[in-house]
Order: sequence, then structure tokens, then C-alpha cells
Amino acid sequence: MSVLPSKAYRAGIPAAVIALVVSGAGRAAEFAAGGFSFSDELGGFRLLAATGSGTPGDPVVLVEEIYDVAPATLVIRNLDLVAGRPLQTQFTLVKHVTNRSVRVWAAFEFELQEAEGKPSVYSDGLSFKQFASIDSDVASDSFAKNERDFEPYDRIQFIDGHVDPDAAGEFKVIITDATPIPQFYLVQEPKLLSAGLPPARRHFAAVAPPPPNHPTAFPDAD
Ligand SMILES: [Ca+2]
Repeated sequence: MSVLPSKAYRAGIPAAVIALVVSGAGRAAEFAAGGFSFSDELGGFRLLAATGSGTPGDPVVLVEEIYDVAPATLVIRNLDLVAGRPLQTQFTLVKHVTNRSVRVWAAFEFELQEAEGKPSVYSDGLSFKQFASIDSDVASDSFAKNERDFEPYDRIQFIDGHVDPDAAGEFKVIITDATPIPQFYLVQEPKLLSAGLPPARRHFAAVAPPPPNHPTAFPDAD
């Protein structure tokens, strides 16, 4: 079942396409919705559309495809701050993500970063609504549970489910941005099933060398 309110399904056309930039690394897309812009310029995934105003009933919906089982970083710019308008501090975000890798995603993690590559700390004003957060703020149609880690960084990991290759998963989060910096980052990382620990190698003990000064473990037969 979708995590989207029914109204969001009617909004099929992006509110605005800000730019399609052709660079050496490929074609980057940036879309505006809900007072923010969203860009795939850092690569690893493709952003296809952005709609909605960011309210709980009309969330910003991002449609995207991820090609690897590796972190893919979305660049978010606060257009109010860029344009000098009153600050919008909170928006509801739904991501509709298609798995274009050949592996099953067994978990999916989001992390907010104020500076690229650095975790957002507890007191920096950027968070997954760390204050007054309630269970329904975070949801997925593909994962039954989520683990929220708000200290010392801002991370949410969706678990107990999966997204098959060429299937799509939806994820809802609420982002609070009260920072004076117009740009921040949302790292999204599909995860594989853990390979688990190797079985205990107890049978190897029988051939382990004896410790120093220990009577030989293999006395002569005579
Ligand atoms: Ca934070």
C-alpha cells in the first residue's frame, strides 16, 4: 500500500523543472517543489520528477531511480532562503524509488547532512523532525519497521522488508530545516542482506599447533 495520500497521485506533472544540466558526468536534473529544489547532480541515481507543496496532505513527492547498492546523495536547496523570502522550516517528503540494480534491497537508510559528507549534529537545526516526532511521521510501503537514530546524527533505517530489482518502494519522512544555510544533503543508501558470520571453525582446533613449552599434542606411538 502506498504511503502517499490519495491527492498526491493526481499530481503527475512536476511543478517546475529548474534545470537540466549536461556535464561530463552525464545529465543532471533539478526540480522545484514545496519551496525547495532537488538535484541529482552528485550522481548514482536519477531524479525524474518532483511534485507537491510539502504539507502532510500534499507532500513533496520525488520520483527517482537508483542504479547501485551504494549511497546516492540528493542535494536540497531552500528556495526561500535563496530568494530572501520567509523561511519554511518543515516539509513532508515522500520518495518513490525504483530499484534499478540487480540486487534485492533488504533495508534502506536516509541520513541528513548539513555539509556534504559530514553527519548533521543534534543541535544544528536540520533534522528528521527530531523534536515532537511521532510514529506516523516515518513510513514505507515496503518495510514494516524503521529505526531512528537522532543522536549524534540524523539517520532513519527502514528494515523488515525488501525492494526487488525493477520494483519501487515509497518512503515518507518529515524534514525540519531551520538552518541559515540554503543547501543541505539527503544521503539515501539501499542495503543488502547481511552475509552473516562464518560458522565457528571448531574442527580446526584439532590441528592447531600446541602452545610453546606444551607437551606435544601428538606423542609418538612408541
Ligand atoms: Ca541535526
